[in-house]
Amino acid sequence: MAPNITSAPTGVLFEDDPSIGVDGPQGGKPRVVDTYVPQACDQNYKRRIVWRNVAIFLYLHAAAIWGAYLMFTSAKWLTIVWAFLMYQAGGLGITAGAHRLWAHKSYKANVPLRLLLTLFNTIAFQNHVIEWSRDHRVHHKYTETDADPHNLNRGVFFAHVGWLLCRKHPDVILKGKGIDISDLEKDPILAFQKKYYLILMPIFCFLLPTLLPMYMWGETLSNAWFVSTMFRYVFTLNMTWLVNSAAHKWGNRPYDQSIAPSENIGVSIGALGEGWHNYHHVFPWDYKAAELGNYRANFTTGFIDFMARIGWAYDLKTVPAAMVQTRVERTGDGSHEVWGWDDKDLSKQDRDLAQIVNKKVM
Ligand code: ST9
Ligand code: ZN
Ligand code: ZN
Repeated sequence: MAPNITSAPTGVLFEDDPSIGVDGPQGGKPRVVDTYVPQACDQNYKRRIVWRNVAIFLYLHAAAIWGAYLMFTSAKWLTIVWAFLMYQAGGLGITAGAHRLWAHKSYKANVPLRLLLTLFNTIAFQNHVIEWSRDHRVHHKYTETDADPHNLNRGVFFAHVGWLLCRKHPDVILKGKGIDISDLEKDPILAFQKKYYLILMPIFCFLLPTLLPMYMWGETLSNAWFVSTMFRYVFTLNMTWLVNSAAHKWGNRPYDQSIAPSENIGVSIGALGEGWHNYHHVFPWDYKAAELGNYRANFTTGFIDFMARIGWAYDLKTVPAAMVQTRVERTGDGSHEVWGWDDKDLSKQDRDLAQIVNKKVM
């Protein structure tokens, strides 16, 4: 017999099935089902600021600005190179790891690559992969609604960093519970990272990046801390957050003009290839997270391609050109890049309307 289901105002449904518990109003256990549609932005929702986070992020940013000053005035050049390498490594742990591998499953990786990406990811300290990927799946499924952790409708500042300074909207948690993350929880490497995160993260994000320049090339504690740790960490954070703010606000929308995510080359360069965000939201399973462009504007794709060449990455998913073209013509804003007459993306309409003068007489 079908279970007796009643709706609660929150959108949680209670299933009247004794086998699954006795917590709900009719003896059923609350079970989240996908009938509740979150609003774009409930103006009456009162945000609850987490002052501890405000204080921490204020310190981090002040320390990073001081680090930028020291970078130009007293740090050794090896320390600057080291900070850059840590930015690239941590960045790849987010882009190639948490984002393209784990949140979107756009390719598969063998154990050595998963271990390397977990290490890189821990350097970046953006929460453990399971939490990051869960929030990111919610972001894609409920983009620009109250269930989106960094809902752009609450403003660019909220989408950038404000969402980390206050309690989550209840819809984020409600809808998040309906997202399947069992694949991530089953991964023993990710389970290990989650279990020991509060030990691993301070070591790889803060301790080693500071101690190594001091012991390897005699850098001062102050330069090591403020340049290679504070500046590098905050810079990587902001490059990541720009994808949620700038690349959801400014840029072209050649693949779907009805959504906010946009193509932003500036963000792409800083975020290792993650600013082609209109494409990415339309085809989130593409391991390139972009259609066009080269490795300079998509370092992460270069990294994954290299890993595929040595056999560490495999089953790379991408989107056939014809499928992209159909989508461009159906929902794009007309800004899709065309290199010239025979470009596959030149629409039939433009081709038919184009004027051809001085035609060769047969
Ligand atoms: C950081 C993350 O910076 C950045 C992510 C950016 C994403 C970008 C994506 C763009 C695409 C990729 C581009 C990459 C480019 C990279 C370029 C690199 C160069 N579903 O969280 P709590 C549950 S982190 C289901 O405390 P509050 C949760 O399990 C920076 N459930 O919520 C828990 O339940 P239980 C460092 C959910 O209290 C309960 O709810 N980290 C979900 O509202 C409470 O969870 C920080 O600064 C969900 N989605 O607090 C930490 N969410 O108790 C900042 C939650 O049963 N975070 N739940 O376990 C915090 O302090 C808090 O999370 C808070 C919210 C204050 C923000
Ligand atoms: Zn997005
Ligand atoms: Zn994504």
